[in-house]
Amino acid sequence: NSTLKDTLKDLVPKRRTEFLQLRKELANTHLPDNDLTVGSILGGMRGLQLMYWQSSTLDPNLGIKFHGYTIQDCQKLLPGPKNPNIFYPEAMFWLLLTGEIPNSKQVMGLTKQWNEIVISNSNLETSHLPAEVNKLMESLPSTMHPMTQFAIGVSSLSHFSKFRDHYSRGLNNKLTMWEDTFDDVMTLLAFLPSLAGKIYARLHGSSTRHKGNNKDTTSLGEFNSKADWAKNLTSMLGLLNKGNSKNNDEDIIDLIRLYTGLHVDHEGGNVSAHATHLVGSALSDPMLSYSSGLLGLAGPLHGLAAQDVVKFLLETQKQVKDSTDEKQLEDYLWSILNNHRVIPGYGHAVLRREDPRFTAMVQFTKERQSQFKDDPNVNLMLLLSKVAPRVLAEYGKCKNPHPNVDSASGILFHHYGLNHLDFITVIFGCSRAMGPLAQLVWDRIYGLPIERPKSVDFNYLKKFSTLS
Ligand code: FAM
Repeated sequence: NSTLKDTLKDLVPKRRTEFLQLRKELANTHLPDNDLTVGSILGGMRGLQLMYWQSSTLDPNLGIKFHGYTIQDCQKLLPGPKNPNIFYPEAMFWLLLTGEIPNSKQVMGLTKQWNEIVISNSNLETSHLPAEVNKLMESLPSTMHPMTQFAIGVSSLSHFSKFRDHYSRGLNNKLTMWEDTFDDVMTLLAFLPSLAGKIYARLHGSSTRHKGNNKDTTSLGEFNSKADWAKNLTSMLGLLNKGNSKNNDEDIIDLIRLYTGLHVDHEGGNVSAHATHLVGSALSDPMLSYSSGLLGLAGPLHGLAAQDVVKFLLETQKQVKDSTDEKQLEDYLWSILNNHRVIPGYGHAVLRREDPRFTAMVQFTKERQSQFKDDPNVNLMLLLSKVAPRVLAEYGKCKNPHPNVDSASGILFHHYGLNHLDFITVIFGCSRAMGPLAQLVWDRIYGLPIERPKSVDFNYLKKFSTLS
């Protein structure tokens, strides 16, 4: 009379033991007619060169390069406001798509095009979103995780997909479908600040909503048709004019520009990029494809680490008596590891050194030391980046004990007043859209096929082991 779950529970111990034995025994075994080892098939396909990616490659030691340009190159070469090391994310999108460094005029033209898309496709009486999308977002429980809301909002923009519409009416062909993909990508990127702003405003509730000149009173700040993409994103999150004299608005906008400029792409194999590419390979439209990417980004081993790090830092402040004491921090980290938990913000599947994106974020704080020096949480983040690698190296399990992309950024957003921690990964999602969506355009230009790897089952693998 046992239930399905009870039946499964009885099977688990034996199957798990056999599986682990098989994984160990066959780690270096090549299957017939297969160059791959069983170890790499069962090990998350680490290190296998299995995908084509147009715009970026990740070197385990040098970090990410966008068409061969390092992060530092981008900080030097890409057009931005006059402030050192800051560039417009629009410039990065241009680079990703074309491989060329755009000039300022081209970047301003792109910003203008995105803002026009928002203005001409929104019902401005209510929001800077299409009326149907606004209505849908209003109907979601505001307690729903912001990443779930974000993925729903992005997929709902599929309602306006030219690609989908033309395909269903037989107006799309293999040679020209990249153009509809491109147009959809432009639409999607243009709406991301308003969508993120909408979700954030709903977390705050109606009392704090923006009452400015815009008729759009459902977001916390203004959408300015003359402003760049990251500035509108910052504004619509209500992060401007907080009235804190230490925090200069231009610095907050620059943080969002830098962050969203740097997190666009990390070659093809990461979960959000791979998911977008995989779903897009079935010719799902760009909105549906990137919605899948966002659902992957929402996993704690991937983008959700951004919010987990901030929660972790705040919890550490509570648990550790003196968070400036390295010994107390070390002991606390050991207690986490001994409880079989991960230290969020450390380690990486491919990188084998400190993530240069983390380095760029730390550089941002160093350039504004007077603002950050009294923030105990930012100081803790900086101190942990020295202590945690030592502890993780001694722990001996992880291949990279250094800080990754998510180690620094969330706590900087928090410093500037972003206090709904569950929201942090949405900003990551605004940025990450650019790389996988640029790739989707190239997937259609090259006519890359539907992805369909072959899988193997337990009984087949068993034949090559002593279990047979
Ligand atoms: N804390 C504790 N244990 C860790 C660890 C960490 N920060 N990083 C890796 N390990 C463990 C890992 O869980 C694995 O243990 P088991 O053998 O028991 O499964 C072992 O070390 C070997 O792992 P690895 O080969 O070094 O790393 P993976 O390629 O399997 O995983 C990460 C890579 C990023 C998932 C892993 O380092 C991790 O869980 N880090 C913490 C979460 C995090 O910061 N994620 C964000 C990653 C970021 F780059 C992003 O995608 N946004």
